[in-house]
Amino acid sequence: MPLTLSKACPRSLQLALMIVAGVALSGIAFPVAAGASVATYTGNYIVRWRDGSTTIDAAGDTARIRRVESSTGLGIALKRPMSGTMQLLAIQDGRGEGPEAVAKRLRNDPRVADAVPDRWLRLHDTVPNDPDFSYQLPYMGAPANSAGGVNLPRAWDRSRGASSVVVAVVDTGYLPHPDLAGRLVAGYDFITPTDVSQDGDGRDADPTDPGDYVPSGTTCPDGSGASNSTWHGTRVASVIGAITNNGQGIAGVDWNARIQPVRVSGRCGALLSDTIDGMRWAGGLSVPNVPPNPTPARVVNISLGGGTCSSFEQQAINDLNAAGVIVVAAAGNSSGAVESPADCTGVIAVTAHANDGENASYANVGPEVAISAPGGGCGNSRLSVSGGVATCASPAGMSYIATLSNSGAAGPTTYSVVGSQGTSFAAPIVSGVVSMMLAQNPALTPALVTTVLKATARPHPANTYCTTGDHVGDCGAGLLDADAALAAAPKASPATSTTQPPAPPTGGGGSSNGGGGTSSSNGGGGGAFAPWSAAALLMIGLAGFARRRCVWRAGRGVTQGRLQ
Ligand SMILES: [Ca+2]
Ligand SMILES: [Ca+2]
Repeated sequence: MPLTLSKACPRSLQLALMIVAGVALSGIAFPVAAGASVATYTGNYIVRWRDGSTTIDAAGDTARIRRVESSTGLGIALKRPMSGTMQLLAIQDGRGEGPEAVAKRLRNDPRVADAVPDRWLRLHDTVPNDPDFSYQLPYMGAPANSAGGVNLPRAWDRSRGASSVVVAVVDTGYLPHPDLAGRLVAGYDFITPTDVSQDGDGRDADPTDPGDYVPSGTTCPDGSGASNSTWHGTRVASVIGAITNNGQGIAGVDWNARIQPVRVSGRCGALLSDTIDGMRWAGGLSVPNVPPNPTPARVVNISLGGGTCSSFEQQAINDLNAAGVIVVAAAGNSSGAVESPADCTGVIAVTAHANDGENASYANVGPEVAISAPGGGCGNSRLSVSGGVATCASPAGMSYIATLSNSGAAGPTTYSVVGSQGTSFAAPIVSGVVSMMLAQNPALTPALVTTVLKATARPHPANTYCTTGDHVGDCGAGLLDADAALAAAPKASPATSTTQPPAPPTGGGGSSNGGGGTSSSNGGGGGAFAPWSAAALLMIGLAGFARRRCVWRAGRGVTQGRLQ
């Protein structure tokens, strides 16, 4: 099934995706399926003779071959000598037995010291069979092919995650997309106001996303008006944990971790109060009048926010870190400073780069950023705007992150796969790599995870936004490299296994940034803060290219609110 786009996506997106696909396909020589290894044979056999002969077509060889043919019933032709006193033989087997049985027959001949069927070997890259993975390769694949790639096929040879690790997605809830539903564990709906929840009630045990659309005639507290549902939580969750190697849809970063949907954002966004409770519950901390989380998350992904880190957000991060929980947050899409909670101390703050590795024009940056991950878009120096039309001069064109979504403008209708852009989709790539690190070693602390991610990041490409001018140091340690991170992270001791519960807390956790503090949060307009959805980037035309960066943003929500 090819990557299909929602009808809301502009034609330019479709064209861009075609370009992306072309780049992906041209960069891959031999896609191979992951999973159990099944040998592919050539019909040839490698043989070592007991007398050590390695000649070809010599009279002695020919005589020996005729005798072996007689005893084994095989048709044998010499092909070439090999190193190590071996010969390669082409063999015809009239009995129809398999290659291993034929080799055994050869070995039973007294003239044969050993015989092994020649077979195909394959690159130690794990490439899943999901049909849309070709669209994902420019950002998930090897940096040799695409500078922004996070090197996942190599990483998947080290780990594909563990089902014992839970990753919470604090977002708009979820839809049971057929390429995602099997990965989920029970979550919770933390939205208190019914006009935000749109599910008819307040908090409850069902985090299903009924849609965060804003109906016509409704004005949000931040002044924004009608909008379609974003299905943001489903899209973010799919980046981490779409069902992978199942022959449909997209691949997730982690093939086995379980995803916990924690619903905090609905119509007009999320309340800080609901979000703090949701984040804390996700990590196993108690929330009044809410049942304990039966499967606490080791990783909490939060792709929404706004304002600056308040004392209560910082306290939540501190308590989560102390419980061994790693918090990964998107820096935001306002082409400005890092927004809360990504600016809290102890959070792994993630900015976004395009497939060519340059920081995306929309992405927030600042000293709080720990690392950059692919988020689609266009590198800041590559974007130009003329007559209201944005052009991305990168050879790869505009970049997109493939995500699972739904075509419903209000409630859910048809499931889909759509291209998305934003730091919202960069953060879950980091979260998925972190969950694979935890699969290798559940005892890793937030601080250690942060240190390893930063230490193994690849440098930002030379002569791009993050390496020039006064931007140096604003984009984190570099570009995420999943393979390098999994290789460098300390492995579990023999006494530790991935099926064990999380390690006990070890203290204050990560210190990935110097932000945080106790400033009061403005929480976004009207006290709400909303997902950094890229939906608007996809669905609405272009507007506003001002400020210090070459900004490409949606018309809706740019100045009024947080829907970006
Ligand atoms: Ca509810
Ligand atoms: Ca899939």
